[in-house]
Amino acid sequence: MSSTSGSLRPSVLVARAVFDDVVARLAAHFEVETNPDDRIFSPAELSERLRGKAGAFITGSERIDAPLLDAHPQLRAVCNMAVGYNNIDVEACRQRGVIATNTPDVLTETTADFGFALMMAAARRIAESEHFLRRGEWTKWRYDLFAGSDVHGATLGILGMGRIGRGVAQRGALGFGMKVLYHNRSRLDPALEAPLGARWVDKDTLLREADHLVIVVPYSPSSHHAVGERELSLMKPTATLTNIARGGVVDDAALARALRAGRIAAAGLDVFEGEPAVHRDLLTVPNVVLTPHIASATVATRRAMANLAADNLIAALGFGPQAGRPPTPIPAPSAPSR
Ligand code: 8YV
Repeated sequence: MSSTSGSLRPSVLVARAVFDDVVARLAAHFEVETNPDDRIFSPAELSERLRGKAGAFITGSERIDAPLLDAHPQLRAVCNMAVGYNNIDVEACRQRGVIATNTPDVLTETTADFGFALMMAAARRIAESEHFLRRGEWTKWRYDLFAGSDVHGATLGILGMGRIGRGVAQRGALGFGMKVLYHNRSRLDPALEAPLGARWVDKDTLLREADHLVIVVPYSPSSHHAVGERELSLMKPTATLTNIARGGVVDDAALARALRAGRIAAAGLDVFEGEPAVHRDLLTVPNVVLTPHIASATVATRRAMANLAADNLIAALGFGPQAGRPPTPIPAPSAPSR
């Protein structure tokens, strides 16, 4: 489908491949240009594709910044199929009256499940031992074969206690009897802390005391390399680190060095600096589980995210039952996210 010049219906760009029925929902209101080959557009090509578009359905791979917005004064809405929105200059959108939306809530539990699974895989050395078995190296039982660290009863450290962080904490506290420590810009309401037995601590205390550190803090210039050489050096040599937030929050080169030197025990990573490229040292250290940014990837959740992004686009451009009131606009900068 491509835009029809002279049509009275607004035109929108769906920048990446997505469920056909979600595209069909958009096509009920708009002239829709899709990207059937699912290519990642260069900034120049994205700009070219946005020509004449009133709205865009985007993912984390499309960057929306001030020069792009200035080149497209007709653009009225950018709707991210992601809860994270570090790909969008939200302030530039606000200044130009462009509505920016994300997809919170619908992925919280799925992403928390995955974070917990990745943390358990790192702690119990699941990927590392599986590779060993597949290589045909399993010749005998040994008392210490892939002995890892316990998850139940251990101290869970959450960096970034938004919705997903709380979901991970809930799994740890209620399902595995873990002690929950967290660090966040601001302390949670005690009513949210109490059922989890969660305690706010400063970042260095979190790093020192966590047996399993799970990172769920949104990426921003202030969270760039929030965990680097110094922070890793504070962690226990038996600790694991799991990153389901964004690449760039962890210094991947420093992490690879720490893993190789045994300065921490293991890591689970779903996100990487410069992904889909992965730091070559991470590819060769054994004690890390690597997954290709799939924490929200269940069919049901990806469908929910796509439909919510479509609901946002339809409403933002003045159509549907919520015309003018997109369900999940990106919150003002001071509000908590994720
Ligand atoms: C998305 C994510 O799938 O929601 C997020 O912030 O990281 C993932 O769930 C990814 O960003 C693609 O848009």
